[in-house]
Amino acid sequence: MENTPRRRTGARLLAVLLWTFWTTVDGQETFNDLTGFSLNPPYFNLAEGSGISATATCGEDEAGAPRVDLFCKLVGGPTLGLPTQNIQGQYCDHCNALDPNKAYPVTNAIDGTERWWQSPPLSRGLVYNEVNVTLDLGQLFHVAYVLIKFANSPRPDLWVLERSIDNGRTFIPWQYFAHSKRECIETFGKQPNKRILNDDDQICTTEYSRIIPLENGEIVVSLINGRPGSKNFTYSPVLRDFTKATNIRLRFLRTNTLLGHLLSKTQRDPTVTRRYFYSIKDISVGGRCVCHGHAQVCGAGRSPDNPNRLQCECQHNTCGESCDHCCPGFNQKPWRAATVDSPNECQPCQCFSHASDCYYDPEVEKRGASLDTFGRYSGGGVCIGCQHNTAGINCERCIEGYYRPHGVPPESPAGCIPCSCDERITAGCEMGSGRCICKPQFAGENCDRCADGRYYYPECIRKFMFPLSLTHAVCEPPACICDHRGTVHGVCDVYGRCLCRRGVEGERCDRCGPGYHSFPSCEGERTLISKEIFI
Ligand SMILES: [Ca+2]
Repeated sequence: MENTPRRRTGARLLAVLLWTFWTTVDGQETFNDLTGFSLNPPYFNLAEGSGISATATCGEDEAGAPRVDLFCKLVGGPTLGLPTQNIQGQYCDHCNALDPNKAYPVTNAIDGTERWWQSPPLSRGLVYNEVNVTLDLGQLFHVAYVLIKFANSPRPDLWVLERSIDNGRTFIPWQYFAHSKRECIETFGKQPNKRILNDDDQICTTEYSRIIPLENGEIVVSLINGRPGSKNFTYSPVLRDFTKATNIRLRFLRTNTLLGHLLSKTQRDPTVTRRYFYSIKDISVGGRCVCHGHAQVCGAGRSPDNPNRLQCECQHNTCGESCDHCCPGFNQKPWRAATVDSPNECQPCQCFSHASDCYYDPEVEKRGASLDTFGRYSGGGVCIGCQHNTAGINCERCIEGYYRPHGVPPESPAGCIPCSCDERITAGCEMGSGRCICKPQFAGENCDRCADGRYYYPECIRKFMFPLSLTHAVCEPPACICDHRGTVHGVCDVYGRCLCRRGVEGERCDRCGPGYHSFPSCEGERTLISKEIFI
């Protein structure tokens, strides 16, 4: 299960196959006739860098310890290997993991040599009809095809090619293989050899389960060719998803036999069943990194934790191992995969050089509240962490208590300067002029009085608050509506009555008392000391 360094060379056959499956063009052009604006890294054989495991292997016991298993060729003389025994006319040999010449480890299936993997013969137990071989690709890839070359046994009779997209936790079928049409229906619930109508159809095919050839048979499973989206991969999210895999599993269910599976008696006869097993000489998996059309190159050595891990070299202002999100500061528009018609580049946010990151907010785009770098209200980028005392969706304004004088450009790092206002009574100052803005409870040129309807400068509360002990359960406290010009600090007494200042009278303290004139100044000759009106 150990990952080996990935090899890109030495697979000439693969290169030819790939060319027929998917033509890719390397180069620096941003547009070409084949892939349009969508960029794609080249295909290679994913199996070479994969981990591989089998649930059972000839010459190994359940725990992986060496043992000796006798197996025989299905028919005829020796064509593969050198069988050492002739038992009742059968050419036979044995497996033993201890002996390098008799070992058939599953790593042989991806080693690029003529050696092969072999499963235990059914003489060891009929349970070995069911054997899984699993490739761990190590990360998510797009898989275009799987090519399996068998060795000294026929192709399997009944099996399922499966994939995982969650690193092997769960598997889903890619394609079913059965000997007969009836088995497609009865075992897998699939119509046999059906025409592919949808990009994610899981078909059942009978063409690869014939017993001929007895040895060195091949199976090619194309996961793109023949599907509706194959000509338009960039526009088919279903096909893009259908080809994704982190793991590939060959779930073998029944070996191919010379009608043996029809005769239950022969299934118990070891001279028959030791001829039934699986063998794989080579598995090739044509695939490429998932880069969403945003990278032409996908290479190793960019992840310090795992130098074998491949990462897309993202373009179009995209970031991430698979270019699956926009880079910091490029979220003016939502991320999209590239298509033939458009690179769907991530757009920079307009933060006037006061922030390095932003996020996309569809609500902001709907309101048309975000400025892009072309000066248009287009997109929904919201700057994160505006610096230099700036704030706002585009860091376009100054934080409270600061203003940018007229004529200073919005991207100036020292553009926002402190207001010259009393912070206790003002809420910053106006952009441009720097004029102080009164907090809502204050009014006047210098915010030196209460706003209308407010009392007790400088508290300037909305109305007089009655002590709780004096409010009777049934009574709402009366409104304190007074003419502030005639009252003592705009005050009411505990009963809600206005407390007029000297020389003023009336329920609302809105007229001069006897002997006084000219409200609100209420000048008079008499001098009255009415300290009692002060609380
Ligand atoms: Ca091999």
